[in-house]
Amino acid sequence: SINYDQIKEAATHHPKPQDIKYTYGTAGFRMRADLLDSVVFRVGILAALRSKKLDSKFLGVMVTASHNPERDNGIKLVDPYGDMLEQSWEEYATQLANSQTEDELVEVIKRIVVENNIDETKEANVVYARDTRPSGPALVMALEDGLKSVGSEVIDFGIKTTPQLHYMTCCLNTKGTEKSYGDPSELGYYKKLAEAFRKAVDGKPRISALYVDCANGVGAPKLSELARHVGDDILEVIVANDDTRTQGKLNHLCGADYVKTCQRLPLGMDIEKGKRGASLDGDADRIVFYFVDEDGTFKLLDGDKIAALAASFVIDLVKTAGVEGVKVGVVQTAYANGSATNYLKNVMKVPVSCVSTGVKHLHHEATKYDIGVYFEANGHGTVLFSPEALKTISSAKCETAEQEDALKRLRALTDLINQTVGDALSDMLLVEAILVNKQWTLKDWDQAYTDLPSRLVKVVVSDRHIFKGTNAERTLIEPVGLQEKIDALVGKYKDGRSFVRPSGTEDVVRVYAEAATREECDELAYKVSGLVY
Ligand code: NG1
Ligand code: ZN
Repeated sequence: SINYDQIKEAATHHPKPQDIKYTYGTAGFRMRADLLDSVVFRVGILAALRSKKLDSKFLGVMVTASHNPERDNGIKLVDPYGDMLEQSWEEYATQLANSQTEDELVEVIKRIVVENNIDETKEANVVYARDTRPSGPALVMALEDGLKSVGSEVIDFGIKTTPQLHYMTCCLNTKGTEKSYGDPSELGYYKKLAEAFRKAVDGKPRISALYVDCANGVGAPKLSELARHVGDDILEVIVANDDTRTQGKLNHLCGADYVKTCQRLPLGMDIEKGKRGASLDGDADRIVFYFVDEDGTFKLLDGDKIAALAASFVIDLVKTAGVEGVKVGVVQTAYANGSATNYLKNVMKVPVSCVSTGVKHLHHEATKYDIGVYFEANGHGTVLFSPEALKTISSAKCETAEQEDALKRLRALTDLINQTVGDALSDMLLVEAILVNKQWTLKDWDQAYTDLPSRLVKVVVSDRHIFKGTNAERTLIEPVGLQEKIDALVGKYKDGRSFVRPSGTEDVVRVYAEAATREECDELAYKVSGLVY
C-alpha cells in the first residue's frame, strides 16, 4: 500500500520552485533543465500510480527535450502499448507538478487514487530511458526518487531514442501474448528492423550512400548500431554529426528541426550535388531528407513528402497483392504544405484528414483507417496497420508470383514500421526500402509535387493562452475578431493560407503562412505576425 509519509519525506528533497506554472503539453513537460527536478520527481509518482491503475502493466517514462536546445530537458509518459499518455491523465500531471507543498502534493495523489479507484496494494512497474543531454543523469535520479517513494519496480533502459523506449514499453507488456510486439531489448529492436528491411528490399540492387546528420544526439550511436545489423552490403549509411560528448553541440545548427525551419543544410554536412542527405532530431523520432540540385538549390523532402511516398507505395502493394478490401488513408496537420494536401486528395485520390498538432491526435485519427499514414510536416510520423488489416495481410493467399512478391514486401513493412510511434530510424529504413524498390533518386521522389513556399514564425506574446482555435487549429475563435483580419490578409495572396496557434512546447505563438511565391509568402507571414503581436 502507498506510504504517504514516505512520499512526503522524499518530496522535501525535490521542492517545487516558487512562481512557476508547469503544463503537461503536446510533448509532456519541457523547459530549462534546471527547473525540472521537482517535476520529474512527481512524474515518477504519476507513472507508478498509472501502472497500479492499469493492473501493474509497465508504464514508460522518457527524459528528453527532443529538438530543443541542449540546456532544456523534458519528460513524458508512455502508456503500456506505446501510445502517448491518455489525455485525461495529462491534467493530473499538471496538478502534481504545480502542487507547491508536500501536503498539497499528497492531497493530489490521494485524489487521483480515489477518482480512479486505484488499488494501492497493486505492484507498479515502470521502464525509463533518457537521451544524451548532460542534465539527464541528475533528472533520472530525481525520477527514481519519485518512483521509489511509491514503491515502484523500475527498469533503467539507459540512453535510448524516444521510439526505442516506446518499443520497449510495448514489448514488455505484450511479451508471451499473441500480440507480442517483439523481444524487449535494444538488440531485439535492431534485429526486428534489420530483418524486415532485408525482406522488404530482397532481390533489388543497393542504392547510393545516405549521409545522416544525427544532430549530435542519441540517434548517432543508435543509427550506427542499426546499420551494423542491416549490413552495408544492402544499405550504406554514413553517420555525420555524431559528437554526443562535446557540450553545446546537440541540435546546434543541425538536426531535423533546424533543417526544416531554416530550409538549409545543417552544419557539418557539406554534401555535394546529387548526394543524398537526411537529418534526425535530438531524440531520433523525426527525420527529413534532402539533396542539392544541379543548380545548387537545396531541396527538402519533409514529412509531407514521406507521407506521399509511403502512401503511394503501400497502395500499390495492396493492389498488386490483391488485398483490395484494405483501405489506406493519410492524416496531416494544418502545417502540411498545401501542395501536399492537394496532391494526395486530387491526384492520388486518397482520403486525407486534418487534425490538431500533436502526435496523439494524428495517431488516434490514423487508427480509423485500415492502413493509416500519418506524418507531421516536420518529419514525425509512421504508418499504422489496423488489427484487421494485419490479419488480412498475413492470411492472404496468392495465385501469381507477382502477387506473392507484393505480399512478401507488404508483410515486411508491417514489421519494419514502428507501430507504437513515429521513429526516425524505422522511417529511414521505410523510405530507403521504397527508394530501393523503385530504384529512385531523391530527385525522382521529389517530382510528385512542388511545395508552395512556406514560412513558420515564432511570435513572443505576453500571454499565449488567450489564443484559442478550432477547426484543427486552422481558425481562431479568440481573441474575437482576429481571424477575420487574418482572412482579409490571406485573401490578397494567390494560393495564400495562414493560421495562428499557441505552441504546446514553447512559450510562443506560431504563425504559419504559404503563398504562390517566396516574396508573397514572407510578406503574408510578416503581416499576420503583426496582427498577433
Ligand atoms: P508546438 O510547439 O505545439 O508547435 C511542436 C511541433 C509539433 C510537435 C511537437 C512535439 C511544429 C510546428 N510543432 O509543437 O509538430 O512535433 O512540437 O514535439 O512543428
Ligand atoms: Zn523528437
